[in-house]
Amino acid sequence: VSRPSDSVPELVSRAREGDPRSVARLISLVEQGSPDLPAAMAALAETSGRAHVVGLTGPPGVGKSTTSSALVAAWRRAGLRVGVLAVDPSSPFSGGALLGDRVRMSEHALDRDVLIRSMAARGHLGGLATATPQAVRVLEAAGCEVVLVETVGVGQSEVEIAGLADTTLVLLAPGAGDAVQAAKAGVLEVGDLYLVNKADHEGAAGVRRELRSMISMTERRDRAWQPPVLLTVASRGEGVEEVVAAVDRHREHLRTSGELGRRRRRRATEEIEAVAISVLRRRWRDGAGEQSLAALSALVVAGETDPWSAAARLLD
Ligand SMILES: Nc1nc2c(ncn2[C@@H]2O[C@H](COP(=O)(O)OP(=O)(O)OP(=O)(O)O)[C@@H](O)[C@H]2O)c(=O)[nH]1
Ligand SMILES: [Mg+2]
Repeated sequence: VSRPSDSVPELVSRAREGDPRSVARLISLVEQGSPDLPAAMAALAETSGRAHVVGLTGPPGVGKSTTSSALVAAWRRAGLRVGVLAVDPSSPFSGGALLGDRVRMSEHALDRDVLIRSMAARGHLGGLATATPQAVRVLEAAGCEVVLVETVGVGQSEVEIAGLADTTLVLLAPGAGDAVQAAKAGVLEVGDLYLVNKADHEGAAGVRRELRSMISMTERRDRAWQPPVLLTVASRGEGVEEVVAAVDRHREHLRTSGELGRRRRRRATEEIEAVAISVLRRRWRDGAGEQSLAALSALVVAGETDPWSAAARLLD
């Protein structure tokens, strides 16, 4: 039940002032696919696209949260206001799996210029593809100049997250998640920057060599950018300044090459499509009467019509 002070215009105006509670409430609307969401997104449109969106992905335990925390510290030193979105693509509830991340991020917990939210995306209509950009818009409205989207790499999500970011960082580590596994996960095509983390462990230089050679043999989406492969020890902050510098170089490349506009238009296309499909799904699922999904499926089972004719009637 929303109190008057929680009306969409109120939430948006307080989020614009950077109020963490309003930011959290708006991201909850996204997570729940709330009926208030269209109004909230309309109000947030004008500040959309302001932040540089950095995606960070990699297999479980590779050091994503540790790296995120170190990157946030580096961006804060540079005076930037930072948003962090920890997306769990496999869980229908937020909390749980991401609790540990909140603890690891605790060094930033009291910083008013760091907004950290976790979000579950399973069960969301449209999944990651619609939830993530909408949550990013909330953080942009709150003045974040860079938004870090951290996702654990399970199944398709690593490749999916790359479609949602301006710059995609792929993390690997010796042993857990080597170059061959990266190839299997399809991330050789999509990373803009590769980090071999846990470089204090044996084999990091080998993983880097292997990665470089495999990347050079891969057909990539942006041929004008040669992705750097950097070594990091995130737990000691080593190599993190180099990562920040490489992200800056990539951002400059995106701007001067026109790739930023191309990526963002492609993203908007996919987002509109995903939203439209989710609206149709909901309408069909909730529909009643002769032309409803329920009625038509009974006719298909009875052999009185076929799926194509039924679909045509549904679309009418
Ligand atoms: N030796 C070493 N340990 C590290 C390094 N970076 C992170 N770790 C440790 O590795 C463990 C996992 O790090 P996280 O940052 O939680 O990894 P994650 O990828 O976020 O893990 P999930 O969220 O569970 O997928 C922690 O105990 C870290 O302290 C590193 O560079 N060297
Ligand atoms: Mg983590």
